[in-house]
Amino acid sequence: MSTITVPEQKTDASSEAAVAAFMERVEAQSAGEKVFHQAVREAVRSVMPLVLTTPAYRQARILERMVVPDRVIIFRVTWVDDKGQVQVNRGYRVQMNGAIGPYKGGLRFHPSVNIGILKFLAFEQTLKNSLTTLPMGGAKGGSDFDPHSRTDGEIMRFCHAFMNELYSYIGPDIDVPAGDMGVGGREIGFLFGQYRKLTHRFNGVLTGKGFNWGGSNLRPEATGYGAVYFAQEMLASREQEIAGKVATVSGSGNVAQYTVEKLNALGAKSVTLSDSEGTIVDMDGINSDKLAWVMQLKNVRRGRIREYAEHFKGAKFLPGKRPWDVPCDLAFPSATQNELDAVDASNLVKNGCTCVSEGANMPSTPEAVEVFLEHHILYGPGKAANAGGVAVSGLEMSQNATCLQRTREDVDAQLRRIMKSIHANCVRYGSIEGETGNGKPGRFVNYLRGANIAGFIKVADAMVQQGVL
Ligand code: NDP
Ligand code: 2IT
Repeated sequence: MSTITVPEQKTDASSEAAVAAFMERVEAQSAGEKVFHQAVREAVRSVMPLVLTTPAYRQARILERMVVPDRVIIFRVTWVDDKGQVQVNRGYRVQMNGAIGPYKGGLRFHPSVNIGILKFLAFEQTLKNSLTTLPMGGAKGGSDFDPHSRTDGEIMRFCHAFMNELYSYIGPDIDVPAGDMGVGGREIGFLFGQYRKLTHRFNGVLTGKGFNWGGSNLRPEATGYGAVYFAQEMLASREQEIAGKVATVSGSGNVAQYTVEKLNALGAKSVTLSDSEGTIVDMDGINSDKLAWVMQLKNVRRGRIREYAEHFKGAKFLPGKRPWDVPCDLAFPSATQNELDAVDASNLVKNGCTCVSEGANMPSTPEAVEVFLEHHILYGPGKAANAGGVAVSGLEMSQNATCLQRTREDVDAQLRRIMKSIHANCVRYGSIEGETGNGKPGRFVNYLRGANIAGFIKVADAMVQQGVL
């Protein structure tokens, strides 16, 4: 644990001025990378008071170093589609920071993928991985390849072509990719197969592998389950529980599905899911039978969420809409970045939502976060709330290194322990004297500030200790 003393005060005028000057340089050096600037600004606002009062960080120029990736690999991915046409995509791996462990982070296959998005995700990942308590550096990668409406054969050929380039830059103690949007168990299988063929090695180079060939119990469930465990911890701080609560969930992919599964198991009712076409609302609740149907729809048939409302009468589909004006107690944004803006946040607060646990990475805009903080909502930022996924990836790495597989119960216990520890660290570094959020005097926890500071200190101290690199 660091011996650094963290100043208690909120961000003041001198630190705001330092943030502005710092961001001016970051924006000039990475023109047009808007979501990267957004992620950096959010973290730097939290840590600047600490950096200004810690000469070792300033002398070593830790912040300046943390916003420049260790390296970025960009490559061409050429493959042949089912019609025999040659297709050309861009592949990337951003190795952001390796100070506390091998690079670690997912691969995203989505047409929007560009260097700015991957730098934002890799920067978030660096702080998130630090929070998990496990030794993992930060990375992210992916491609502008759009897996929607591609056949299994096309997905396989694309994944093989992607790995033809990536394999030279990764390895179990170098860089360990995993899934993210558009990359699940099927894609990890194809990627791993090609890595093995090219290198003649069977090792823990990727996480999210199939259980029979080195995967961990509970990795598919881990992000969604973890986001619910984090909400449980936040609610417990106000003597509340999940049971009996109504939840809105966005997305309908890996994270959203297992969020709903855990909410059901704990006695809450999830009433929404969404995809890029719109939102379904089912006020009767998406129970386990309906969730099994959604999993079949999304993971096997690869259909659209609107079909839910055609299948389950009582439910409705809202084309082009997001779930945030549906009344709820708890909200789990689990689709993509900036999917919840200030108007959405105000609607959530107005309708009685008291807890937001982010399954996605940076789903709330800065203005939405302001609304949550102003209203003393229990707001768990993605880098804390969704860290369960990469945490179980870290457990998969240690299982591979020791050639052992932990039981489901064991992994679940570890996941709960890690989410509790992340929560405790957020409380430790994010508590601010004032109101509790229940209108009572006491300490309010700004989880965003806490997560940023706790994640930052571990990486910053490692960088200081390793010298000027
Ligand atoms: P999936 O690809 O499994 O699912 C993504 C879901 O989000 C799909 O339902 C997709 O709909 C929807 N979506 C994508 N873009 C939009 C949009 N612009 N508007 C509305 N819905 C949209 O990905 P995951 O569930 O794995 O990832 C979801 C989020 O969680 C991402 O932010 C990811 O970075 C984050 N995350 C994932 C982790 C993991 O372990 N998988 C770990 C930690 C965070 P459609 O099919 O129409 O595109
Ligand atoms: O954003 C994330 O934390 C992930 N996509 C999971 C990364 C991982 O290495 O498991």
